[in-house]
Amino acid sequence: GGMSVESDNVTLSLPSGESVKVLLYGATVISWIVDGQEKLFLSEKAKLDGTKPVRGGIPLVFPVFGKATEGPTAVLTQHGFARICKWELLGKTSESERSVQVDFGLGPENLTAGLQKQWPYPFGLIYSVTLTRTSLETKILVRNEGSETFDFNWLFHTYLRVPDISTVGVEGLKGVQYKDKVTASEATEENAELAIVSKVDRVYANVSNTVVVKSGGNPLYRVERTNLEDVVIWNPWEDAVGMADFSPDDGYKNMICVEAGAVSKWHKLEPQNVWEAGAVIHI
Ligand code: TA6
Repeated sequence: GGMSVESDNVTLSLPSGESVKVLLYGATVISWIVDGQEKLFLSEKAKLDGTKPVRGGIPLVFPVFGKATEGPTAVLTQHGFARICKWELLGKTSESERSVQVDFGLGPENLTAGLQKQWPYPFGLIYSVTLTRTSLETKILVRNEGSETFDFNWLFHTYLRVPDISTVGVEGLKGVQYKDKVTASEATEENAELAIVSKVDRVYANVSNTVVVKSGGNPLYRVERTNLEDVVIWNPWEDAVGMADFSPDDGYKNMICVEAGAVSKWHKLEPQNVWEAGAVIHI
């Protein structure tokens, strides 16, 4: 497996043809190709020049999921700064015929002075992207390098590509309590397979099962999580028409966000401590 760098893009590839493309902007994975097929959704109008978060691929959410109304992250824009900062390429850390791993880093030195003032905690992030023949693995290490404890969320905001949303069912959420941001209510999932027939924006908390995205009953993606207790399911449905960077307008029929995260509560990191988590998408 190999890595190639071209301006602010990093490409991971395997001899068997699989490839992944990562922008240093937000360390955003924007493409994952297997057997010549793109597995991630990327809006045709996604900004890739750093002027706004990427609409698609795998944006990284840290230190806050959504928009906080109180606390140190309340001054940050929605989903925090990890997805809008330019990460450093740390390099290829392992490779074989069947696997290649590349690491990226972010620290206060990569933040604008404004951001450092807004969230003044010394921290270090190491993000690992691993491509194998049948999976895409993302791992994060968060280190508190200061002398004060800080609270944070982490989430991989993954846009999966699907052939036709009307055939999609999400398995593994039955019995799980969720916060429904569309109806502003709490409920418990009753369906063995969640169908997407309108706008969905839900935070499922403490999901013990592996989540499987199916199409017509056949598994498309299996999402395994380590130390990420929550799963956010989002499809904007026709809200997509009003989103300037969401294209084509009916692109919501070819995507579902299945987001592995630690977002239903604040996670506390003591000085000098480390927090690690990961998600693997198996096809
Ligand atoms: O992941 C779901 C969500 O929090 C939705 O509420 C929606 O806002 C989505 O993220 C996209 O957020 P963005 O800031 O990328 O437009």
